Amino acid sequence: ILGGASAPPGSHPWIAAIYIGDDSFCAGSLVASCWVVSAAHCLFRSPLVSRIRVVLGQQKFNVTTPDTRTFGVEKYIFPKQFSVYNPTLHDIVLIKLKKQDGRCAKKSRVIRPICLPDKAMTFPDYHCCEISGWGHMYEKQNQYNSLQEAGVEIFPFKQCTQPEIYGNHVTANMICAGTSRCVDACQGDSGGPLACVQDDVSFLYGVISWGEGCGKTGKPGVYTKVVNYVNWINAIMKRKHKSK
Ligand code: 4AZ
Repeated sequence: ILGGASAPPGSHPWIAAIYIGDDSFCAGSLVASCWVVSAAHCLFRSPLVSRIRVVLGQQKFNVTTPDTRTFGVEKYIFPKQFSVYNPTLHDIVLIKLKKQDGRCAKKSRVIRPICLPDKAMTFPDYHCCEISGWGHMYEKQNQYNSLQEAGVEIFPFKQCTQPEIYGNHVTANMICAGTSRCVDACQGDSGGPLACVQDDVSFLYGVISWGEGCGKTGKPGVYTKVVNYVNWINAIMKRKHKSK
């Protein structure tokens, strides 16, 4: 996260740190006790589930404490439209955590799921939402950080689809946010939440997905539009519950 501030412990209790193999990392959002939403491009090389670790309640990158909980992964599921040939097109993945003693995440001071939006939920242009993550704090940084948070404004979709911004790469399944104020997501923040608040409740409105560089003027961050996938997410989560 560029231009953010250190997140107080427990201020983003749904954020998940996802360690993939020896040197790949993404963030995610806990949406139910056993389910984390992240970006599909994080897993598009189809890593073995045994190589993935999901850590909840984490503050500093790669540091576990008595507050953190580490989970293995049972499976991960891409939307049917997802293609490895174009991994940012439907850039969302559902990760099912492995149960430990019959359960997954237990709520605590620093662990709690974020609400999924209703299919019809929208936030207006320039509405201020929040991003968080352990990613780079400037473009050329070569390490990850303690958890950062920042506010970004929803960028008008009509403007974001102008060819001079990202050609024709921004689709109706994406949201743009953040503009020229040096506040943005960056490498290592992928998969993490764009959280928007309505009536004092935080909703997972976007998934950190892509953008040209970080914090560049005229190059907003691009996020997966979660409302377009909530039916799919809810269907998968129900299906899995039934088969247990
Ligand atoms: C990345 O590489 C990345 N500025 C994520 C978000 C953005 C750029 C890069 C948006 O994970």
